[in-house]
Amino acid sequence: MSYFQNVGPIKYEGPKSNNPFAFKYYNPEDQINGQSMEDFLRFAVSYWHTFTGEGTDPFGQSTMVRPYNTFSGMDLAKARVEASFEFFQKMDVPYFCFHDFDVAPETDNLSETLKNIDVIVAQIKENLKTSKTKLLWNTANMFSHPRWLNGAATSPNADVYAYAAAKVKKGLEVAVELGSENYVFWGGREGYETLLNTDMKLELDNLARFFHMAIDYAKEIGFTGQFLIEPKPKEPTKHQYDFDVATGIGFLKTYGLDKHFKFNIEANHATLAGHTFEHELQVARINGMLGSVDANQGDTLLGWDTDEFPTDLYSTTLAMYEIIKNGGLGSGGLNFDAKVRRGSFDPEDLFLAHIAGMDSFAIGTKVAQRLLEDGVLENFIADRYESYRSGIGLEIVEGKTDFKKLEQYALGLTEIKNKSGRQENLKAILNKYLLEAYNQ
Ligand code: XLS
Ligand code: NI
Ligand code: NI
Repeated sequence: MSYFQNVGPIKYEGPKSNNPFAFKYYNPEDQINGQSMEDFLRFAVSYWHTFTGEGTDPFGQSTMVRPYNTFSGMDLAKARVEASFEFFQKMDVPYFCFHDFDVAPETDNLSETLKNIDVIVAQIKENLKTSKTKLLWNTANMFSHPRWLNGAATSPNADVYAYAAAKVKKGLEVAVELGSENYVFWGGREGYETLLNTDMKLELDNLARFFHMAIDYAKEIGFTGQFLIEPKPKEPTKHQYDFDVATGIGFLKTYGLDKHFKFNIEANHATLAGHTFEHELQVARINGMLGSVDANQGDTLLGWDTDEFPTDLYSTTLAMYEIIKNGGLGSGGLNFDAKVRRGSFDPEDLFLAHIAGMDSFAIGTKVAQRLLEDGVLENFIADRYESYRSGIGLEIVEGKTDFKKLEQYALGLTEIKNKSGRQENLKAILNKYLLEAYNQ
């Protein structure tokens, strides 16, 4: 049975193609850094937005027309698995990601929920045998059910904490069973609403204990994938503990967890934290902790996680710049944590949206690669910091000076000359590279 009869396999047709159901820029076979574009970018489909999302918002009901909507309960879950593998194959994506709750219905009874997960995981495993698409990461949904209203591993209620542990324990077992390459922790409700009723120290200590137990259990059952923390400053909780990468690093180092984790960086979470996407990628990269990416974009006019498909070429270019400098994403990938708008309700929109996102990242990759090959920003930056490569600057960098010597040096200065940062010119150069990437 086919769930998406109207759409055939999506192929690369090149920039001149007018076929909406074809890649114009993403050619999986193109080379980047000695790897194919497909192997370098490691695109992933997010199960929740693509197959589970219904288009509801706080004011309105579901709008999505989906071929499996006639089913319910476990039948719906099973139909979604079949539809998802058809989608993966037609999109030709190498990876997908899911929360336990996306694939199997969660009930009020834990053992029943775990059984539901087992049934669906067995079905996914069967599909994986014949599919090229693999599991990039899985995670536990510990934010939808009412029991999580005060958090999971930071809940004031120890019973909830134990329940959360049971879910993550299962998640790690599923990760092993399906060969997942990573395991993600996004703490949607790990934070607080008001300090008037919160013991922040206990909550943070408990969160760290939770992570340590996860590491121990992963070791025990032989899960060798990468642990990832996905920072987000707020939403649904007012203040989330994993606010941004820098805050996450501070937390991990405080609790001796930093060797075990990298970050899964989401573009829209970066902007919610008041940073650019590339800022978060760079903070992770320079600390050796850039693990994976949730590729999406926000809306400057809206102050929440709109999870739009990424189409902003400046953003994809500057993100790919960081990713190429990082030498790729290792076991991570580019997961489209993105949803079609409520008004884009046709099943075909799911394909069109992924094509838009994949093409946008392919363009960004090509532009970033050329910028790096020509050393455009590298050379400019090297020149800007030139004063640290000789004389007093070199002494600073090599730790061979002190306040007294620096004072002596400063007293001897007659004139200080600064150099222009040339921001506007650099942006114009970026424009030139963007326009030329496919017009040569
Ligand atoms: C929500 C998050 C979530 C994580 C996985 O804002 O992006 O979807 O990626 O739990
Ligand atoms: Ni995300
Ligand atoms: Ni998000």
